[in-house]
Amino acid sequence: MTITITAFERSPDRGMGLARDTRVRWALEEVGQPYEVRLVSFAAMKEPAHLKLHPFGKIPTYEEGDLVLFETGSIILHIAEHHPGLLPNDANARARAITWMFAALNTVEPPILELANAKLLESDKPWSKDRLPLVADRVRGPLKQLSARLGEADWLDGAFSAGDLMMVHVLQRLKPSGLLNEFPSLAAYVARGEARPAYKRAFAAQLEVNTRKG
Ligand code: GTB
Repeated sequence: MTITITAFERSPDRGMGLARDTRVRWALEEVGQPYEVRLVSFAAMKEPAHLKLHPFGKIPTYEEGDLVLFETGSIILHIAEHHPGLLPNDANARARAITWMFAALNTVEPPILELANAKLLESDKPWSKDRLPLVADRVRGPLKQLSARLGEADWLDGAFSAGDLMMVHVLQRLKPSGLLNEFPSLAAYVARGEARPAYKRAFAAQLEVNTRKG
């Protein structure tokens, strides 16, 4: 069955791979599943046709036959559960890999988004200069703990998994801030993820969309 995802017609990051369709593309590339992409504008995302797929009017979505999914956590878990390559076979190791997916989305990503929003949406506010360091410190806390847990390992729990895929993509959002470089082992972890052939294919595919003329 054909898999179709949605992505920005024009990503605000102009193809840096930070929009969340990249993590879904990456998961599909890791498991070797072909997919099609329907590009949507910001306006189209708020139209009834897209809201039927995504109640919050965002990308990405995932369609496969009768199945429609939104939320990258759910989409990537679905991909990982239906195709070998992103979750270990051992039940406990599998549960731990899924735990890292949740940790990426529920513990590490929220302060990173808060920092991105503080920079993007609040920099003109008189209190922004005082608030920004506090928000940045709330990112550093979990990064320090994550870095301690990763230690010298390549991946968070044995072989590369959907947990690493999600964590690497979440951490990439920090690259423009320079904050990731305060944690060399995490910067190296992200670089290891980016060196994977599947990531390179996913990145190239979204870049092609965002550098297209017209
Ligand atoms: N929790 C949802 C998920 O994981 O699927 C979040 C989905 C989401 O926020 N999607 C964003 C969106 O559709 C795109 S990825 N936004 C449009 C809207 O809300 O109207 C977020 C994103 C956007 C831009 C950059 N960037 O330019 O760097 C990075 C990430």
